[in-house]
Amino acid sequence: MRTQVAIIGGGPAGSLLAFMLRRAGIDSVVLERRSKQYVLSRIRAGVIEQGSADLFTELGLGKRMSSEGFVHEGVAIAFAGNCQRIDFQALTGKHVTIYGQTELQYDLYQALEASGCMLVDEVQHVQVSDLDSGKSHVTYEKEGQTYRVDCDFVAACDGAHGIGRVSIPRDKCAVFERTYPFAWLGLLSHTPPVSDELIYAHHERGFALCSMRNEGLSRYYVQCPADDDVQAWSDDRFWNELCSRLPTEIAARLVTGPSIEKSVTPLRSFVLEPMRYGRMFLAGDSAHIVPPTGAKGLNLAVSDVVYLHEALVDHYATGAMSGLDAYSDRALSRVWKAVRFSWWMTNTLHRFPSDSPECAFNQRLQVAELSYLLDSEVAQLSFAENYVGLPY
Ligand code: RFL
Ligand code: PHB
Repeated sequence: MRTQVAIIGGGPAGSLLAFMLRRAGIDSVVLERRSKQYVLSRIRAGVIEQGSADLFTELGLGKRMSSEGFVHEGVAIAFAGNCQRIDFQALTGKHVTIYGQTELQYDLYQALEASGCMLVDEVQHVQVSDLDSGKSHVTYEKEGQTYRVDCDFVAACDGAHGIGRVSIPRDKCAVFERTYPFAWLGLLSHTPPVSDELIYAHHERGFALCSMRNEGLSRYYVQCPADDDVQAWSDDRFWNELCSRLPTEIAARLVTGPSIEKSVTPLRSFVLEPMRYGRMFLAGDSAHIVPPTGAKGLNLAVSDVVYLHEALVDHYATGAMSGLDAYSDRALSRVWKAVRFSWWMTNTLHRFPSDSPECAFNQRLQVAELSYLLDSEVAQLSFAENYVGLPY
């Protein structure tokens, strides 16, 4: 088989890229390791930046998002027993949309199918070859058969555990990484959210986050040890821990109920540079991972795809390579700002283990950071500008 762009990974980055290329008349094939059903059932992001939501609307993908998503014009920070709102709309004129990644992925798969894009799921042993020549190709197996896709370019949109990144020789890339000594335990439940907007809570017992999917579906997180086992967390233990980390009047109105999903997510910052090797371009989590605290991962996947799409369209229209040559630097400039914001939020809101040497010093800095943020309109403007999403 021959195509113009072979896309590895059918998550948000891969499926959005395929859809956008299709609209521009550029042919692609998406190769996805999991079944469509599996991809559609993963519980992940919930916060869509205004720029990402506007893009989905422009592409005609925003119908359900605008009827079923929720516009949030601010978030609250709970600190030292109080809860203070940061008003995005007043500060920046912008907002975010609460719409689950699961729903977005469904909209993307529907759109791919309707536009006749080719997505092959449940593929195994994907391999990329000849990335430095005009004979680039990808091989994969499905149901015991081996297939080959010849292509002009490869887009590695295969997430944090894909093969795109590991196919780059170690001496041709640089990795920048930070792991954090804690994880998030997330719980989804059919209960009304405790608040109309998200609450990020700093507490001596550890960080907590109150989020949601809709009026009847809540998503909560509590910081837990990095190596914690989800089995150690009964629903009761989770709810008690969450309550103990929220200001009293918020905890008092929390409605609890049985969990429908519970999982532990380790926290990590990771960037691979450049986001390219020969004719292969990396987009989304395959090139960078941010801790979920800033709600940036999915949104970065979207901005990478916008840049890559623009460069590919320019290449196929003019034959020029300049856009593709500039892709990595252009994407990384936005990526690093989101890495910084996510790292800052993570550092400021989580409790570091008491045996770590920086612990006492960090705690004082956290108090200084949070009281500055909540007292200063300038600090709030900077927070709001980053949270709603920097321009692309
Ligand atoms: P994905 O979504 O991981 O998709 C990659 C796809 O590639 C497939 N794949 C392969 N296919 C073929 N061959 C191989 N060898 C392959 N290896 C992998 C995988 O099966 C998968 O389908 O990456 P993508 O597209 O770059 O999208 C990134 C986002 O999914 C991710 O950044 C966000 O979920 C991060 N994130 C959040 N982002 C936000 O913008 N806002 C949020 O509020 C937010 N909250 C979150 C989050 C991530 C979380 N977890 C679980 C990590 C909350 C959590 C808890
Ligand atoms: C979520 O709703 O899953 C969510 C919201 C905000 C975050 C991370 C995750 O920062």
